[in-house]
Amino acid sequence: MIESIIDPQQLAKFKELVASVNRIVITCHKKADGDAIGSSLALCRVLRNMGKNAMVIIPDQLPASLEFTVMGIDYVTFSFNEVKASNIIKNTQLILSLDYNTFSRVERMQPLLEQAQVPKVLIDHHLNPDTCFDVTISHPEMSSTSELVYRVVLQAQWERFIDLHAASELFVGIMTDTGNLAFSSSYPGVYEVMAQLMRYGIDKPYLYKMAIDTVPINSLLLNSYALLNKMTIIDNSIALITLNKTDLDKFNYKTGDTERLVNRPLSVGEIYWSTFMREDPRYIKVSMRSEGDFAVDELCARYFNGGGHMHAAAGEFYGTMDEAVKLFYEIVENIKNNK
Ligand SMILES: [Mn+2]
Repeated sequence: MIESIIDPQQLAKFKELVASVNRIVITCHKKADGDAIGSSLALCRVLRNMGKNAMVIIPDQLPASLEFTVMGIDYVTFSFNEVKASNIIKNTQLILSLDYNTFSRVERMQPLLEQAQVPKVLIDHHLNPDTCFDVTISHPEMSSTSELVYRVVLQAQWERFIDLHAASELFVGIMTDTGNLAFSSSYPGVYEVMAQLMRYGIDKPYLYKMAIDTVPINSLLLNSYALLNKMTIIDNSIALITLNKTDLDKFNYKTGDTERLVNRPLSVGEIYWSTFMREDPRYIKVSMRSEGDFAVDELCARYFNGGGHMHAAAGEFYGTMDEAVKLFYEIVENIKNNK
């Protein structure tokens, strides 16, 4: 039995909005991960199965490693097809925001979504959502937005509109956002949701292989290079990995190629804090992971214009890699001095 956790008032408002419109746009954050794309596509299928004209618009290119989640449904990539995407947004009657808590996470789609004079609904599991939404279904205690979407669909009594593909996409979203159920966010309720999703006949070994255990060869080599040549260990317990543009070019880097790199140092027992800095076109992308009682979301918020969860957070640094690394060492010093 899956517990009803969604606030009945917010849910009723959401159901009313969906019932009163036809055209619905579903958006997720830039650099979509398995949870962002999985929850968005699955909800899109449910809404289409209800007869709605729903469309997923993602800010930028889907990583090749996640293309298997698409399973034949159409969607629009804003950065590739700005005119088409803008027109769909301008003509939509309802905007759904999945797996992000603030419009700055959709990058260049931000002004369009902010200016749209239609109701906006947030369905998300990140802390501190913006207050601009007409309906806010925010559950930071959820393992993933995919889990939350499943609960919304159940509680809205739309279960009959879930099909095999939607179930598979939600399953992938939960698997990827929980480190295949390894993280502390995988409380017993997550297993109950996954058990129900399995009953749609999903191909679990295939989804696991594709979502968790498949990388292109250049990614394997880039990650190996990074660990061997670009990782610094401080005090046997803190890891910093940096990759600049030259490194990335050498291995023909594509979005998603360094997806789980930041987690790798934590497999060493003594290391409790891992940081990865990557030189992206407009900023240094900073990702952090941690274990135990060391929180990285506050660090990413305070120093790197970002945020996230206690043990997994990210941000951006506007400056050179050298400056970012310098700031990182200052943070490490600060932490040591304040202990
Ligand atoms: Mn998520």
